[in-house]
Amino acid sequence: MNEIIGTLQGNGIRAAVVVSRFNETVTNKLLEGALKGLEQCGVNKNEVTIARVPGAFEIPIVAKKLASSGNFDTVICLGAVIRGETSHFDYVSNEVSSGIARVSYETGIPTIFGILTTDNVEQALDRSGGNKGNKGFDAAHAAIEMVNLLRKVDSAQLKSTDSVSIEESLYNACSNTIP
Ligand code: INI
Repeated sequence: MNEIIGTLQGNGIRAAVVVSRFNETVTNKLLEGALKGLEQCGVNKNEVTIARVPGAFEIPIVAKKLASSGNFDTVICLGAVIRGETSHFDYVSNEVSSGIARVSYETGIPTIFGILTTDNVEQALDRSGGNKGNKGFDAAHAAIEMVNLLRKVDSAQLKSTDSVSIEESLYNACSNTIP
């Protein structure tokens, strides 16, 4: 039996990050976390491109352009959709989630859903560097893992030595501590 897993080795990986300005206090922290996560996996700063969009609704179109360009191995999408008094939340969160999934399926480039959808600002802050971690950081790790996993699937060279654990790979790739 073969088991395919993606490692967290980020050297040589070209990453684009799409981040929305709406709820900027939160999204800046998500971006900070994502950059830390990429750096921790060994992604070169020069291989990271950041694109800023007005709100989460605008993320998919930019993600699609970046993913289709041939210049990136992964696109990480970061945003914060926070429930207000109106149904705007539902429209924005539905569109951004299905839009990001479509970018992945249509381009074959792992396009990562680092979008917070919360009931209030406090929940969003908790998940952007507060007591519930940082979804941006997690998104960066998911991106690297997916790039490496899909490469292995492509190469179909599934040797048993490829089956190292995520934790082992992280230990090998990273020297910093997890925030
Ligand atoms: N955009 C967000 O990123 N988060 C939100 O919580 C939000 N709400 O609730 O309104 C939001 N709206 C703006 C939207 O993403 C678009 O930028 C706007 O509608 C223009 O297309």
